[in-house]
This record gives sequence, structure tokens and C-alpha cells, in this order.
Amino acid sequence: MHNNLPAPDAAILVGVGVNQILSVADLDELALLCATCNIKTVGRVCQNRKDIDPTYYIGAGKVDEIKTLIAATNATVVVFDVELAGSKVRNLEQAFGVTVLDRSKVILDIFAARARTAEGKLQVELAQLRYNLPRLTGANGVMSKMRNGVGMRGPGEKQLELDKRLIRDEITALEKKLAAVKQVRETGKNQRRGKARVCLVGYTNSGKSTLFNLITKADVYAKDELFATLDTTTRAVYLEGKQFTLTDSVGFINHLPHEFIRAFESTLDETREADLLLHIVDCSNPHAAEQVAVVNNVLQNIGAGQIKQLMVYNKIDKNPNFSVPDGAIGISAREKIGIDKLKKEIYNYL
Ligand SMILES: Nc1nc2c(ncn2[C@@H]2O[C@H](COP(=O)(O)OP(=O)(O)OP(=O)(O)O)[C@@H](O)[C@H]2O)c(=O)[nH]1
Ligand SMILES: [Mg+2]
Repeated sequence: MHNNLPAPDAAILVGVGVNQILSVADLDELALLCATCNIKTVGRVCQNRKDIDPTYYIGAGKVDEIKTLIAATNATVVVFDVELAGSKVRNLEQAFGVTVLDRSKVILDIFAARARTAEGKLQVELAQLRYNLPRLTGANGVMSKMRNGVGMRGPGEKQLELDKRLIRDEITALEKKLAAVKQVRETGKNQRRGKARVCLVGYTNSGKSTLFNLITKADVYAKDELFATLDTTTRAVYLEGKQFTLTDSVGFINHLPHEFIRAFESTLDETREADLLLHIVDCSNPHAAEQVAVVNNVLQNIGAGQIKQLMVYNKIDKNPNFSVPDGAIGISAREKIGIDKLKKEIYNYL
């Protein structure tokens, strides 16, 4: 027996553009998500098509091409940058002979590894169960990814029905637990009543926690990785005699699994009930404009689309020529540039 850490999984990433043109460069973000899960990218494949293949999502020719690539690269997993139905995962695994994951699964796994607080853990567990439920099958092959043991038992309709019922029961139990945690959170909220609430929102890795720590002198985990923050932290801030609370929370990403939005209901409550949103954008990211649209879309979805936003373009040190749009502010949370101006804007709003 060796004590060595397991070798990272080697993955082939697959992008599928349905009625849109994708290139392998569009798989950069998925590669980063995979790296966060200790999955190394060894190959990238894209296919653009008019519609989804009913068996494999991608065409049979592409399936063969990927099979060859798996053999050539010794890949142990194939990761699709789309959400796959359970039946397609099954068909693809049969064709490839290795594990098949989709983007949502990777994101949920990162969340599971990151959750720290009791509430965060419950929320992730709930999201995972909701993701797993429609994907449960009677098959219990070695490639089954039901890691919590449920669904690992034998095939057969009866067993499957039983497993589904177990999961549904577990979902109900988790929902109850979360409701209790939410009650405690509400009490905390009452104590903060009367103070204006300011919330940091933005794409993952845009610098929310770095700015939060700078303004509140807190010590929230901030790192160059996707979804460094999962739990919500709120601190009181005093600004020249005026008081407000500042909240740092989970970042958003393109194609956020919808299970996430439902499960993170209570975390997202903080955002929904904010008086002002500081929308943090990484202006050094080439996809900054797209990321702003994604964040606004999620805010719409969670019912926070109407809240007043102050656009804050961060990491200006990395992109000094960036032209900050009217009404927005350019800052560097790390190099402490533009922070006084930002505080002044917040002050004026209060
Ligand atoms: N160059 C530069 N890097 C920054 C700046 N602000 C933050 N960073 C870096 O960007 C990375 C992400 O910062 P975080 O504060 O963790 O970002 P976040 O928005 O909280 O990310 P998640 O919690 O993962 O959603 C870290 O490596 C920071 O050091 C900045 O103004 N300039
Ligand atoms: Mg963070």
C-alpha cells in the first residue's frame, strides 16, 4: 500500500455548439473548473451541430473520434460542457468505457468540496440529491457516479423505485433542516434591522472577497480559484458616521446548475433583500462583458434584478487602459486603487 495522493484524473473536454459556433478556446473555463477538481485536461474536442443527437448528444462520428483520443491520451474521464440527461451519460459511458461527467456535476463537486458552514453543506447536499434523482438508473456499473451509496445497489425496477423514494425522503428531510437554519438566519437579520444592506455580487473570481476583506478588515478566504467562497459573510461597516452591512457571498458562473439556484435559496435571500448591489467585474478578463450579462441574468432569476447596482470594475491594475463606463467605478482591490472613490459612492448612496 502506498500513501501517495491519487493521480489526477485525465480528461477530454467536449464542447457542443447547438446553432452556435464554438471553438476549443471556449473550453477554457471548463478546464479551470476541472483543474479545481483535480482533473487535468489532456484533450479538447468541439462539435457544432443543428440539433442534439438523441443517443449521444453528439454525432456517432464524433463519438468514434473521442474514443480514439481516449486511447491516445489515456484519458480516464470525458467532461461535457453542457448538461447531459442520465440516459445520454449511460450511452456515452458505454461507448467510451470511461466515466462521463457534465458541467453541472463538476460545479456541484466543487461546491461540495468548498462548503464550510452547516448551511452551506446542507444546501450543497440538497443540490446534489436533486441533480442525482432524475439521473438514477437501475444500472450499477463501476461507472455509476452516485457517490453517496444510494443507487449503488442492484438493478431492477423495484430497487430503483425504492432508491428514488429514499432520495425523495432525504430531500424532504434536508429541506426541513434548511428551514430551521433559515430561522436562525432570520433572527440574525432582525438584529441588523435598520442598517442599510450592501451586497457584493459578481462572476466567480472577480475579486469580491478581496474587496470585502479590504473594506471590512475581515479575513474571508480569497484565492485565485473558481468558487473560493461558498458561504455568506456579513459585517457591519462604519463610514464617516454612517453605518451599513456588507455581505460577501458565492460568485456566479455561466450555466449555473438550476439545482444550485433552488438549493441556495436562503444564501441568495441576502442578495435579494439588499438595498444596494456592488456588481464586481474583473475588467482584465477578456469575457468581462459576457460575465456581466451572466450575473445580471442570475440576478433576474433570483428576483434581485430590480435592486440598484453600482458597477465596480476591479483589477484595473491588470488592465490600466480599460475605459470605465459612465456611472461605474474602476478599482483594484488588491493594489488598493480607487477605494476612496468607491467608499464615497457608497456613502452618497446611503
Ligand atoms: N491583479 C489583481 N488581482 C486581484 C484583484 N482583486 C482580486 N484579485 C485576485 O483575484 C483572485 C480572486 O479573488 P477573490 O477575492 O477570491 O474573488 P471572488 O470574487 O471572491 O471569487 P469567488 O469567491 O471564487 O467567487 C485572487 O487571486 C485575488 O488575489 C485586483 O484588484 N487586481
Ligand atoms: Mg469569494
